[in-house]
Amino acid sequence: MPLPSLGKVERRLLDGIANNGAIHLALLDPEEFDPERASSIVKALERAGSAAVMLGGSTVSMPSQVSDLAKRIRAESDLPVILFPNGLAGVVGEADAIFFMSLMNSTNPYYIVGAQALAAPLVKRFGLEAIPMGYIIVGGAQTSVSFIGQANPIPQDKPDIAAMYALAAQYMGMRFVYLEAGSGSREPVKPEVIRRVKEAVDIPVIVGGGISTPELAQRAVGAGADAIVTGTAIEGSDMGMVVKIIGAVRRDRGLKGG
Ligand code: 1GP
Repeated sequence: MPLPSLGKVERRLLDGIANNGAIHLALLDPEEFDPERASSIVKALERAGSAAVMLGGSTVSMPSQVSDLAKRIRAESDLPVILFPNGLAGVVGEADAIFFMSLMNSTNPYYIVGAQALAAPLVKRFGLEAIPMGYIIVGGAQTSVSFIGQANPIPQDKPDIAAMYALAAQYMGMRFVYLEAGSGSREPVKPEVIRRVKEAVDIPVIVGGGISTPELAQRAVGAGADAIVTGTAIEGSDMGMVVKIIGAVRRDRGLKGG
């Protein structure tokens, strides 16, 4: 049986990483953005060179909020819209793709495979491009994702444990791994954790949570991040800062040497 070929969105992300060294992914929480407000922001993100828009949030409960926002973004820009679901409520048909993710270090099997089983038929019916991703929560900050996802977060001073989980994700067939410090975290994923994970795996490493300045973005890219996610910085609507962060991500990742 021939292997399924990569979907359009995944190919675009991989090409972006290959061409720019690293990419920026913009996270919009449908509970924070009404379509009106999102439309000018998305145009600015596209101009600045963001690679895609992720839609999701830990407490999303109304699918209509997600679909309204997805529709608007697709009407206003060419950026791919990728669902970043907290559960079934985050799975809608109006997006291009879905990060089909497992919260690897949850203590509750629902977040590892249960929600995914319930969502899988929907993903198929909607024809969403599924991009398998291992999602790993790092650090001691009390964040919504850690609480809701019942995670056993990996301590920042145990980079080898993060690397083990990331490698397990790769061997389980995930094609991306996401190191998450939690939205608004005051302690973004430390460079040593990113470095150790990057050394361990061959799949792209996405890093997010608390990346609020170009310096923090550059630090993460320098340590090996292939993609940087920012959400809170965009919510704050300081688009000048967001544009600088996107610029910092897209610059050649000199520190990493490759
Ligand atoms: C949360 O990693 C993302 O899932 C983004 O975090 O909101 O802190 O940018 P911030």
